[in-house]
Amino acid sequence: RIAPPKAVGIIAAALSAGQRKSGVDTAPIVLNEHGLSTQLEQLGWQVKVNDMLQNCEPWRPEFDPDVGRIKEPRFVGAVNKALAEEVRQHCARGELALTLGGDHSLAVGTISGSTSVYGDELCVVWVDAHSDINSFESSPSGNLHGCPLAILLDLFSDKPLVGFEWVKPILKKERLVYIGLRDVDEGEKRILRENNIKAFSMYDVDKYGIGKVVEMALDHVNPARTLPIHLSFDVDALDPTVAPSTGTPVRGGLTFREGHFICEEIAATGQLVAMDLVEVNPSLGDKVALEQTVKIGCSLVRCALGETLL
Ligand code: B3U
Ligand code: MN
Ligand code: MN
Repeated sequence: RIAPPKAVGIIAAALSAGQRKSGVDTAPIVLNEHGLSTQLEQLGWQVKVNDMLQNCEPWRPEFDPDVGRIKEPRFVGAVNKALAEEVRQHCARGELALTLGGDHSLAVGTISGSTSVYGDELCVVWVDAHSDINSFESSPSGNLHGCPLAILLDLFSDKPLVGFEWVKPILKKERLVYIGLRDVDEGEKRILRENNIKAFSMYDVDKYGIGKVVEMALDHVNPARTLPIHLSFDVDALDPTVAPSTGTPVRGGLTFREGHFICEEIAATGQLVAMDLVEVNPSLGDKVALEQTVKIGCSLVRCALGETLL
């Protein structure tokens, strides 16, 4: 049997304005220097590297004052709009859109791109220590990497945030599920409850084990395993002992195997159409920490793209 051709577009998204620590914008280059694209070719993927957003400076407006507490909304909005178009083009060609961040605010763009092709059938599996669903009113920090899901689900405020007027609310809240949560703000807990959004926290991982948790998560968003999946993987979902070079580490996270198991189980569905790998920050931690984090980032992507399937 000849395997169907499979192609992946690797989008380097050097966006760091969704949070306050520099360095997260250099991750796509560091991940590729570590050989990620070659590794995916060795797995049989045709790799297309997209460096349109390797440098986001051309999208930076001259004037970008805070809106309420929200920082750099015009810049983050403009980069995301461009990113959505890149992801859309890869998905429309039948390629898997792999976006290397950058901070997690970029998921506004990546999920806008994937839903523009796959519509409201698209399922999002959000792997993170944080729920990233703060609204205009609830965001404690004003950092947009804590807000992408509120923007995508149109929970952000009465009127769209400056810079994000272009976002279409296609993603359905029934099609979103979280794994790995352990640092959720009070306002976010209310939003999750009021909107009935399914979340599996580290408590659930301890209680049921990762195998059962991933099964329950996929049963919720994708019961017949026939719908397209967008995996948005924040490396801070992993325990800081496993992935230390990240901006907002939180103790008590996923083990090396638990993180990989999520990717493997999603690979096994054969429905992965887009993946984000975000919040790797090569400027944080020593050389050993960096090496460890970059290595695990590459291996999570390889697993999601089928490396360990027999
Ligand atoms: N929930 C907090 C902190 C946070 C969110 N995402 C990360 N940190 N990485 C906030 O700022 O919204
Ligand atoms: Mn995140
Ligand atoms: Mn996070």
